Amino acid sequence: MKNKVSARAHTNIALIKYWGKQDPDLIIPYNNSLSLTLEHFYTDTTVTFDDTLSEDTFFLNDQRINDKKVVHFLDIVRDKAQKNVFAKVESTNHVPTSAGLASSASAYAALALAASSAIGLQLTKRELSRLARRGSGSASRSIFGGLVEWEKGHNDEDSFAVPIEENVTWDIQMIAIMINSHEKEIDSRSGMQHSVDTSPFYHDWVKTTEQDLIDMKDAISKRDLAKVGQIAENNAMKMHATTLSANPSFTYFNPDSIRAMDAVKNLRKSGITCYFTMDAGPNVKIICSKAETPYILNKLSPLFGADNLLVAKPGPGATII
Ligand code: 2P0
Repeated sequence: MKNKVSARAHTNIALIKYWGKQDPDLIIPYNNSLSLTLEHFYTDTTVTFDDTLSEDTFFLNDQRINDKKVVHFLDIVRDKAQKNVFAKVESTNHVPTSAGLASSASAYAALALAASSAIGLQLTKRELSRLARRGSGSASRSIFGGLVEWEKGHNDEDSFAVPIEENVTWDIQMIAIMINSHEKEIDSRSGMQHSVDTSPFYHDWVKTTEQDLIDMKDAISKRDLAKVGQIAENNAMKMHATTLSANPSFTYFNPDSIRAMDAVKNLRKSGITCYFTMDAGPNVKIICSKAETPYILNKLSPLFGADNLLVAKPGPGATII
């Protein structure tokens, strides 16, 4: 058997964050999350299952990498297909190298689609979302385009993403402010577990996020950009509060992240509809309209450098290429 399939998946940025697992092995989260898939950043992955191979190999941007997570993921795919065959995986991340946005979301969504197709499984999008989730939680959402909700569920069968609005036709997009980090960041997997284990605010994070999700879906249905931005910004800061309140504490903010958040608040004071969100790294993403993007870029370029501002509009779900 030799079978080769290539797939593309785009990364996503959560407006309601996923931060913490009830089941770390199956990747079942404590709360539902909701994201926007972005056109600008994506991963292309080719998987070749070949019964002449004697081990799995993984190449990222043409460099051979030993990655136990990828092998573990391929084991899950082999188990589902009941086939014992090794694979060559070749991935290319289409994100600016210094962006720090290279995301496990696009990586595992592309791998789930390419690997399942190459081994001969014909999965529905829901099954693909469940499979991608086993690689990385946020990857469950990148199977779909546009606005997507990951329903936490309780087990492997009922924890998957569903599209809220696959084809986003109203005026919402993001600007990523690239911020250099000189320090080694705590990866999101161990960061979220440390918040779960030690933050006294973790329970309140989960509880208040349930209401945030209801409010967010209402704001989306009304295409109310300001409301979407307000809820997303507040939700992100509550997530980060569980890192600051962990013991020992940690943070993804650096001085430039705080400078960027202040700049967004100042733009808001001057009447621009823009809000920020942050993930497990120092970059700040602005939620704004396409219409006001040129003005925002103009104001932020002198502060952060035009090259460090990347515009990202809503993007599509995972596809075979
Ligand atoms: C999110 N993040 O909702 C949140 C917000 C980062 C901050 O999902 O352990 O790489 O592989 O399931 O998906 C990043 O965490 O974690 C993430 P795993 P993942 O986008």
